[in-house]
Amino acid sequence: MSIKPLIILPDPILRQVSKPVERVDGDLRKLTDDMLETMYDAPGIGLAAIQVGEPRRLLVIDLAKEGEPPAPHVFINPEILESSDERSVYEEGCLSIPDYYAEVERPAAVRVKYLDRDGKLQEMQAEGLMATCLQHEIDHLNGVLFIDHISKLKRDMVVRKFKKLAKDKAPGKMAG
Ligand code: GNR
Ligand code: NI
Repeated sequence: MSIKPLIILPDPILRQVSKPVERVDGDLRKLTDDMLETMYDAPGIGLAAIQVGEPRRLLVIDLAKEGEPPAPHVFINPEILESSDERSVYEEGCLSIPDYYAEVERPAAVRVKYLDRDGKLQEMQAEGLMATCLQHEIDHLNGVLFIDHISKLKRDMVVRKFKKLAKDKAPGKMAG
């Protein structure tokens, strides 16, 4: 297992649309394990493969709180079958947009179908934080970030800040 570097805004990789997973094999399970390790290290409650530079429709979620046993969930080729009319608002963050948080309104509940880590077809009815997190991660598979759901004014501000951070960190740039 290994911790992989995270892709950070404004890297255009985050805007790629990920491709369906064609087979659930050893290679995919290795990527899944690396993603879980990377997520736990960060730490985060979810991670999409594109956030470690792999444009595949694969995501992991673990909502267990500190002190609770780990509860890793693996979703391969997830599809939202149904979204509730009821909405809920959560303060979201993203490992690809470090230290930025904003409230996002989304459907409060979703029904998803997906393959599990054994390649077996599954369905889940999710609500609460699981519903929000699933939608946040499935957005990543489609090149969508949570800042796309906030006002353009706020989004432009955060994108500008991260562009400047990336530029200041670029190789060849001297301090000051
Ligand atoms: O760690 C994360 N926390 C979080 C909080 C509220 C809503 C969504 C998330 S997902 C995020 C990790 C991440 O960036 N996943 O793509
Ligand atoms: Ni994210």
